[in-house]
Amino acid sequence: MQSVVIVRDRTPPKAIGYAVKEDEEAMSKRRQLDPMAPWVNLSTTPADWKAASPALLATMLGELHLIRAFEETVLELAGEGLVHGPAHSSIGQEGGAVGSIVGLTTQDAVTGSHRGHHQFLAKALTHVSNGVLDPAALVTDAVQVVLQRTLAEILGLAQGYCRGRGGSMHLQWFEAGALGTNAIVGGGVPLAAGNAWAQKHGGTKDVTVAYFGDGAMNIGSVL
Ligand SMILES: Cc1ncc(C[n+]2csc(CCOP(=O)(O)OP(=O)(O)O)c2C)c(N)n1
Repeated sequence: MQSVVIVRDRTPPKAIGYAVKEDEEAMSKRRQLDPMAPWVNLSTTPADWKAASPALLATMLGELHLIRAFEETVLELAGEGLVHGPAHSSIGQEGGAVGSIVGLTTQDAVTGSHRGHHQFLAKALTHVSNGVLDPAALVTDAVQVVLQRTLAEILGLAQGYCRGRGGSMHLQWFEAGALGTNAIVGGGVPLAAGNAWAQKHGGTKDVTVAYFGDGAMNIGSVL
Protein backbone atom coordinates (compact mmCIF):
# COMPACT_ATOMS: atom_id res chain seq x y z
CA MET A 1 0.00 0.00 0.00
CA GLN A 2 1.28 3.41 -0.84
CA SER A 3 0.80 6.07 1.73
CA VAL A 4 1.14 9.76 1.17
CA VAL A 5 2.05 12.05 4.00
CA ILE A 6 1.48 15.73 3.40
CA VAL A 7 3.16 17.82 6.02
CA ARG A 8 1.89 21.28 6.82
CA ASP A 9 0.68 21.68 3.27
CA ARG A 10 -0.90 25.05 2.57
CA THR A 11 -4.06 25.73 0.67
CA PRO A 12 -2.98 27.27 -2.67
CA PRO A 13 -3.51 31.04 -2.33
CA LYS A 14 -5.93 31.15 -5.27
CA ALA A 15 -8.25 28.75 -3.56
CA ILE A 16 -8.63 31.04 -0.56
CA GLY A 17 -9.73 33.85 -2.75
CA TYR A 18 -7.08 36.45 -3.41
CA ALA A 19 -5.09 37.10 -6.53
CA VAL A 20 -1.45 36.06 -6.85
CA LYS A 21 1.08 36.57 -9.58
CA GLU A 22 2.06 33.58 -11.74
CA ASP A 23 5.61 33.40 -10.34
CA GLU A 24 4.28 33.29 -6.76
CA GLU A 25 2.07 30.37 -7.69
CA ALA A 26 5.02 28.57 -9.19
CA MET A 27 6.72 28.58 -5.78
CA SER A 28 4.33 25.98 -4.51
CA LYS A 29 5.67 22.56 -5.48
CA ARG A 30 4.43 19.11 -4.70
CA ARG A 31 6.55 16.05 -4.40
CA GLN A 32 5.13 12.63 -3.69
CA LEU A 33 6.59 11.20 -0.46
CA ASP A 34 6.84 7.44 -0.18
CA PRO A 35 8.31 5.78 2.89
CA MET A 36 11.34 3.62 2.14
CA ALA A 37 10.07 0.88 4.44
CA PRO A 38 6.94 -0.97 3.31
CA TRP A 39 3.81 0.01 5.25
CA VAL A 40 0.83 -2.26 5.49
CA ASN A 41 -2.58 -1.98 7.03
CA LEU A 42 -3.57 -5.19 8.79
CA SER A 43 -7.19 -6.02 9.51
CA THR A 44 -9.04 -9.18 10.41
CA THR A 45 -11.43 -11.11 8.20
CA PRO A 46 -14.30 -13.42 9.22
CA ALA A 47 -11.99 -16.31 8.33
CA ASP A 48 -9.47 -15.12 10.95
CA TRP A 49 -12.16 -15.14 13.62
CA LYS A 50 -13.25 -18.61 12.56
CA ALA A 51 -9.69 -19.89 12.71
CA ALA A 52 -8.87 -18.30 16.08
CA SER A 53 -8.86 -20.86 18.86
CA PRO A 54 -11.25 -20.32 21.77
CA ALA A 55 -8.25 -20.50 24.12
CA LEU A 56 -6.53 -17.64 22.28
CA LEU A 57 -9.67 -15.51 22.30
CA ALA A 58 -10.19 -16.23 26.00
CA THR A 59 -6.61 -15.19 26.73
CA MET A 60 -7.04 -11.98 24.77
CA LEU A 61 -10.27 -11.19 26.58
CA GLY A 62 -8.56 -11.88 29.91
CA GLU A 63 -5.64 -9.57 29.12
CA LEU A 64 -8.03 -6.86 27.93
CA HIS A 65 -9.98 -6.99 31.17
CA LEU A 66 -6.89 -6.99 33.36
CA ILE A 67 -5.34 -4.02 31.58
CA ARG A 68 -8.60 -2.07 31.51
CA ALA A 69 -9.18 -2.60 35.24
CA PHE A 70 -5.56 -1.68 35.92
CA GLU A 71 -5.87 1.58 34.02
CA GLU A 72 -9.13 2.45 35.75
CA THR A 73 -7.36 1.95 39.07
CA VAL A 74 -4.44 4.16 38.01
CA LEU A 75 -6.84 6.95 37.01
CA GLU A 76 -8.71 6.59 40.28
CA LEU A 77 -5.51 6.84 42.29
CA ALA A 78 -4.31 9.78 40.19
CA GLY A 79 -7.63 11.51 40.84
CA GLU A 80 -7.01 11.10 44.56
CA GLY A 81 -3.59 12.67 44.19
CA LEU A 82 -1.76 9.46 45.02
CA VAL A 83 0.39 9.22 41.88
CA HIS A 84 3.36 11.47 42.56
CA GLY A 85 4.38 11.95 38.95
CA PRO A 86 2.73 11.49 35.58
CA ALA A 87 0.13 8.81 34.94
CA HIS A 88 -0.09 8.52 31.18
CA SER A 89 -3.06 6.25 30.92
CA SER A 90 -3.56 4.08 27.86
CA ILE A 91 -7.21 3.49 28.63
CA GLY A 92 -9.17 2.56 25.51
CA GLN A 93 -6.06 1.37 23.67
CA GLU A 94 -5.84 -2.07 25.28
CA GLY A 95 -6.89 -3.88 22.09
CA GLY A 96 -3.91 -2.74 20.03
CA ALA A 97 -1.48 -3.83 22.72
CA VAL A 98 -3.08 -7.20 23.41
CA GLY A 99 -3.66 -8.05 19.74
CA SER A 100 -0.08 -7.34 18.79
CA ILE A 101 1.58 -8.87 21.85
CA VAL A 102 -0.42 -11.99 22.70
CA GLY A 103 1.34 -13.94 19.95
CA LEU A 104 4.86 -12.90 20.97
CA THR A 105 7.29 -15.15 22.79
CA THR A 106 9.37 -14.01 25.74
CA GLN A 107 12.38 -13.64 23.43
CA ASP A 108 10.45 -11.23 21.22
CA ALA A 109 10.70 -7.69 22.50
CA VAL A 110 8.64 -4.53 22.76
CA THR A 111 9.50 -0.89 23.28
CA GLY A 112 7.20 2.05 23.82
CA SER A 113 7.14 5.72 24.58
CA HIS A 114 5.51 7.86 27.27
CA ARG A 115 2.15 6.05 27.04
CA GLY A 116 2.92 2.38 27.46
CA HIS A 117 1.19 0.84 30.49
CA HIS A 118 -0.91 -1.37 28.20
CA GLN A 119 2.01 -2.61 26.09
CA PHE A 120 4.14 -3.29 29.14
CA LEU A 121 1.34 -5.17 30.88
CA ALA A 122 0.44 -7.20 27.79
CA LYS A 123 4.07 -8.27 27.41
CA ALA A 124 4.55 -9.05 31.09
CA LEU A 125 1.23 -10.92 31.36
CA THR A 126 1.92 -12.93 28.21
CA HIS A 127 5.34 -13.79 29.62
CA VAL A 128 4.15 -15.03 33.02
CA SER A 129 1.15 -16.90 31.59
CA ASN A 130 2.97 -18.40 28.61
CA GLY A 131 0.22 -16.83 26.55
CA VAL A 132 -2.63 -18.74 28.16
CA LEU A 133 -5.10 -17.10 30.57
CA ASP A 134 -8.35 -18.46 31.92
CA PRO A 135 -10.93 -15.64 32.21
CA ALA A 136 -12.67 -17.62 34.97
CA ALA A 137 -9.53 -17.53 37.12
CA LEU A 138 -7.62 -14.55 35.84
CA VAL A 139 -5.59 -13.36 38.77
CA THR A 140 -3.13 -16.15 39.37
CA ASP A 141 -0.24 -15.53 41.77
CA ALA A 142 2.05 -14.66 38.86
CA VAL A 143 -0.50 -12.23 37.39
CA GLN A 144 -0.99 -10.63 40.79
CA VAL A 145 2.75 -10.00 41.05
CA VAL A 146 2.84 -8.35 37.62
CA LEU A 147 -0.09 -6.08 38.46
CA GLN A 148 1.31 -5.18 41.86
CA ARG A 149 4.84 -4.45 40.66
CA THR A 150 3.60 -2.39 37.71
CA LEU A 151 1.29 -0.34 39.91
CA ALA A 152 4.08 0.07 42.46
CA GLU A 153 6.34 1.43 39.72
CA ILE A 154 3.74 3.99 38.68
CA LEU A 155 3.25 4.99 42.33
CA GLY A 156 7.02 5.35 42.85
CA LEU A 157 7.26 2.46 45.30
CA ALA A 158 10.20 0.13 45.84
CA GLN A 159 8.32 -3.00 44.71
CA GLY A 160 8.24 -1.56 41.20
CA TYR A 161 10.16 -3.10 38.30
CA CYS A 162 12.57 -0.14 38.39
CA ARG A 163 12.32 0.24 42.17
CA GLY A 164 9.84 3.03 41.72
CA ARG A 165 12.41 5.35 40.20
CA GLY A 166 11.02 5.21 36.68
CA GLY A 167 7.31 5.73 37.21
CA SER A 168 4.56 5.68 34.60
CA MET A 169 6.82 6.45 31.66
CA HIS A 170 9.69 4.05 32.42
CA LEU A 171 8.40 0.52 32.61
CA GLN A 172 11.03 -2.09 31.95
CA TRP A 173 11.34 -5.81 32.60
CA PHE A 174 14.07 -7.36 30.50
CA GLU A 175 13.25 -10.95 31.46
CA ALA A 176 9.79 -10.54 29.94
CA GLY A 177 11.13 -8.88 26.78
CA ALA A 178 9.82 -5.45 27.79
CA LEU A 179 12.84 -3.36 26.89
CA GLY A 180 11.42 -0.17 28.27
CA THR A 181 9.06 2.68 27.74
CA ASN A 182 10.51 6.17 27.91
CA ALA A 183 9.56 9.83 28.03
CA ILE A 184 10.75 10.72 24.54
CA VAL A 185 8.05 10.92 21.89
CA GLY A 186 9.01 8.17 19.40
CA GLY A 187 11.92 7.22 21.67
CA GLY A 188 11.23 3.51 21.56
CA VAL A 189 11.82 3.26 17.82
CA PRO A 190 15.63 3.52 17.69
CA LEU A 191 15.89 1.20 20.70
CA ALA A 192 13.71 -1.32 18.87
CA ALA A 193 15.78 -0.97 15.70
CA GLY A 194 18.95 -1.71 17.68
CA ASN A 195 17.41 -4.74 19.33
CA ALA A 196 16.03 -6.03 16.02
CA TRP A 197 19.50 -5.65 14.52
CA ALA A 198 20.99 -7.69 17.36
CA GLN A 199 18.28 -10.36 16.95
CA LYS A 200 18.89 -10.59 13.24
CA HIS A 201 22.66 -10.81 13.57
CA GLY A 202 22.27 -13.35 16.36
CA GLY A 203 20.62 -15.59 13.77
CA THR A 204 17.27 -15.63 15.56
CA LYS A 205 13.76 -15.33 14.18
CA ASP A 206 12.70 -13.18 17.13
CA VAL A 207 11.01 -9.88 16.47
CA THR A 208 10.92 -6.50 18.15
CA VAL A 209 7.77 -4.41 18.09
CA ALA A 210 7.92 -0.63 18.62
CA TYR A 211 4.91 1.49 19.48
CA PHE A 212 4.52 5.21 18.89
CA GLY A 213 1.74 7.75 18.60
CA ASP A 214 0.80 9.78 15.56
CA GLY A 215 2.57 12.73 17.19
CA ALA A 216 5.84 10.82 16.71
CA MET A 217 5.49 10.34 12.96
CA ASN A 218 7.71 13.23 11.96
CA ILE A 219 10.28 12.86 14.69
CA GLY A 220 13.61 12.09 13.07
CA SER A 221 14.17 8.86 14.93
CA VAL A 222 10.91 7.37 13.60
CA LEU A 223 10.91 8.07 9.85
C1 LIG B 1 11.02 14.52 21.74
C2 LIG B 1 9.85 15.01 22.55
N1 LIG B 1 9.21 16.15 22.18
C3 LIG B 1 8.16 16.60 22.89
C4 LIG B 1 7.74 15.94 24.02
C5 LIG B 1 6.51 16.45 24.81
N2 LIG B 1 5.37 15.57 24.58
C6 LIG B 1 4.99 14.64 25.45
S1 LIG B 1 3.65 13.76 24.95
C7 LIG B 1 3.56 14.64 23.51
C8 LIG B 1 2.47 14.32 22.50
C9 LIG B 1 2.68 12.95 21.87
O1 LIG B 1 1.64 12.59 20.99
P1 LIG B 1 1.56 11.11 20.43
O2 LIG B 1 2.92 10.59 20.09
O3 LIG B 1 0.54 11.12 19.35
O4 LIG B 1 1.07 10.25 21.64
P2 LIG B 1 -0.24 10.40 22.52
O5 LIG B 1 0.17 11.14 23.79
O6 LIG B 1 -1.26 11.16 21.71
O7 LIG B 1 -0.63 9.00 22.83
C10 LIG B 1 4.56 15.60 23.44
C11 LIG B 1 4.75 16.53 22.29
C12 LIG B 1 8.46 14.77 24.39
N3 LIG B 1 8.12 14.05 25.45
N4 LIG B 1 9.49 14.31 23.63
